[in-house]
Amino acid sequence: MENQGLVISNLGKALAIEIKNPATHNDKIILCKTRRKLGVAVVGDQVLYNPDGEDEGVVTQILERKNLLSRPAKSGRTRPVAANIDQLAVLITVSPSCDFLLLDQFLVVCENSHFEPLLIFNKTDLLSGEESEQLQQSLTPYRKMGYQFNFISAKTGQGVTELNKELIDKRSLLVGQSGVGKSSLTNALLPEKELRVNAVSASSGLGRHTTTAATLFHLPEGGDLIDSPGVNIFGLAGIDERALAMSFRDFQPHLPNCKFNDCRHQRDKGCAILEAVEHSKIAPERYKRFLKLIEKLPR
Ligand SMILES: Nc1nc2c(ncn2[C@@H]2O[C@H](COP(=O)(O)OP(=O)(O)OP(=O)(O)O)[C@@H](O)[C@H]2O)c(=O)[nH]1
Ligand SMILES: [Mg+2]
Ligand SMILES: [Zn+2]
Repeated sequence: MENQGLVISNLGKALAIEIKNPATHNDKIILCKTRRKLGVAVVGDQVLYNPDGEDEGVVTQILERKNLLSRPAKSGRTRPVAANIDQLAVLITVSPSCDFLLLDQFLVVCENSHFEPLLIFNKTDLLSGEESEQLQQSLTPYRKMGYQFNFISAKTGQGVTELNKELIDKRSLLVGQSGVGKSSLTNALLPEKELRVNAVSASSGLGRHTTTAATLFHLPEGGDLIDSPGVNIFGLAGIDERALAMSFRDFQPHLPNCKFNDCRHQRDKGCAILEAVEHSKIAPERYKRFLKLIEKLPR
């Protein structure tokens, strides 16, 4: 007998899979083993499994994915992170201070895989007047590119209701540096989160401090939220130099004007990007980070 379920967490040794009971409309979480030859199943995957007793099973197939987000891993390989995502929700804040190189990586991934980025600035309660001003300045280039920021405080709840609207009926992956407040925001949006975390860790027998893996939660008003562990490098798997340049929104209008088709936008003659940087049409920091990201590209 084969059944279908949704992977809500990959716990390493096993997958936590949510299954629906059509009779009771109750969801149930079971633990499934998987086979190496199937490839790695990730949070957001739909899988088929063979039940083994009440609360366990064996995955037999990973169903076709709409998309798959991967991140660089050791020795030039990539590691899948999440599947079937609609939106990347990127958190930044003042403390820890914003890693703009990481932010740019997230934006590149969004642009390249046609995700909407939902940019969230958390911990507004920590902002002093002076910091606020500095911050607005550092965000200006992004605003000019058409990116908007949602200002919230997961602690005080400021802006959380408005943000909630952007999450309804979509599957969002929460990403950002460690400590920006991804789990705090998840908690703020999901009053029943604790229950679920406990359900997963209880069924895995791993105790309750082990949620180092990305975990999917259903939002009360529809849609899913995936809380993921903090990262300092992301995406760029499957992106080459050309795709990188095309994924910089501020580069896009200038790219067709480079003299040579294979322009690398570095020391090339007739490069429209270099010219735009010179004339402050592209922020110099963005251009510097473009060069840094070229170095990070997997080869
Ligand atoms: N002042 C303030 N502190 C916050 C806010 N949101 C989160 N924090 C604090 O920031 C710290 C980190 O929050 P987490 O939610 O654990 O951060 P995270 O992004 O999940 O971190 P990782 O799981 O390590 O990736 C905690 O001490 C939170 O209490 C906020 O809006 N204001
Ligand atoms: Mg967390
Ligand atoms: Zn160029």
